[in-house]
Amino acid sequence: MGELEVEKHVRYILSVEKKKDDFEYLVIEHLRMSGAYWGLTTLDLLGKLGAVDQDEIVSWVMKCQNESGGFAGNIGHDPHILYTLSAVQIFALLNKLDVLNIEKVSNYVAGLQHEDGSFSGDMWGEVDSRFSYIAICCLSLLHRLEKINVEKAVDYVVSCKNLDGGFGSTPGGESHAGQIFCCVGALAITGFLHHIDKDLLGWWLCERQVKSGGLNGRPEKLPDVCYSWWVLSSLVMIDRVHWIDKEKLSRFILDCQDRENGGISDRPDDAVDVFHTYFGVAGLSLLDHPGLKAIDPAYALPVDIVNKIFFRN
Ligand code: BD7
Ligand code: ZN
Repeated sequence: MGELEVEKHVRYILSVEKKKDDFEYLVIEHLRMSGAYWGLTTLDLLGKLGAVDQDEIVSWVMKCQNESGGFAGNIGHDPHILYTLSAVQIFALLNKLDVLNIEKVSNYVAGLQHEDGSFSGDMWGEVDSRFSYIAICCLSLLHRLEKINVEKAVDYVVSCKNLDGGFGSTPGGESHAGQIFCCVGALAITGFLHHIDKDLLGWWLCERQVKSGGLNGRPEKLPDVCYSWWVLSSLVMIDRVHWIDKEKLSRFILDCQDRENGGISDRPDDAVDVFHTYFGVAGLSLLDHPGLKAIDPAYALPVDIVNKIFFRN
């Protein structure tokens, strides 16, 4: 099996930040906050977070905060709960949560909860179980879960559960691995995993592995490196990761590396991007690949960072 090209991936991540005229940079312009989270978490998993100017990053992230308390994907854009979580994850990663006005940020997130327990992503109101996970993850990292009705939030997530054991974006919505990660993550963080039939869901998830060793997000779809994360993290949380062929999945991810210029793509020989580079490395971390920091499957942050936040050690 080929090696993980650590140095090349570090160089690739650092280069994306500098090439501001590139196509890839323009594509992620509006979600740059998430791009920063993917890049920085990748560097930390590879043990190379020291290669960036942390003060410069903190000052840029703060410029993306709106008076509502929420964060936008870039300077001058509208705030959204998606980028608010990315911002909180960045502060957690840099051990700088104390820089945040925690009351303001957590009031913004809590204000997006509806009477039935569900969450919107922003003031415009679209409801999705994704936003339930984001709110719960964000408030948990800020030690402010008491600002929402957790019981109702959990009830809503459970109402998105399907007969196949999976979860959809709203009640009755088709099961999808990304949505399953969100719902399982929300239940794991709040301590309600007993609402899940682990064998039934574990079976649906391990059926996502195709001949090449890669994982897809739904039946009949092509494998994609990012699903190594959405599926694998869910399997870890419900304790069924031994139901897939870990060796074959590792090989699939390693085959998606650009061995010349660094970075990881969705499938072998496609163009690389920061998103798939992060989820590929995060997947390898869950597979215990040597030389990588361990990642927490529910918070999507390195385990040592999560331990520092919750156990102060
Ligand atoms: C997912 C869907 C959304 O509509 C919004 C946010 C998410 C999660 C977010 C994330 O991972 N944050 O850490 N995903 C993205 O920001 C990606 C960005 C992207 C765009 C275009 C190409 C690659 C990455 N988004 C917005 C996606 O929709 C990606 C697109 C994709 C990745 N590989 C093939 N296509 N899909 C994605 O994240 O799917 C996982 C997912 C779906 C539903 C719920 C939760 C996770
Ligand atoms: Zn993908």
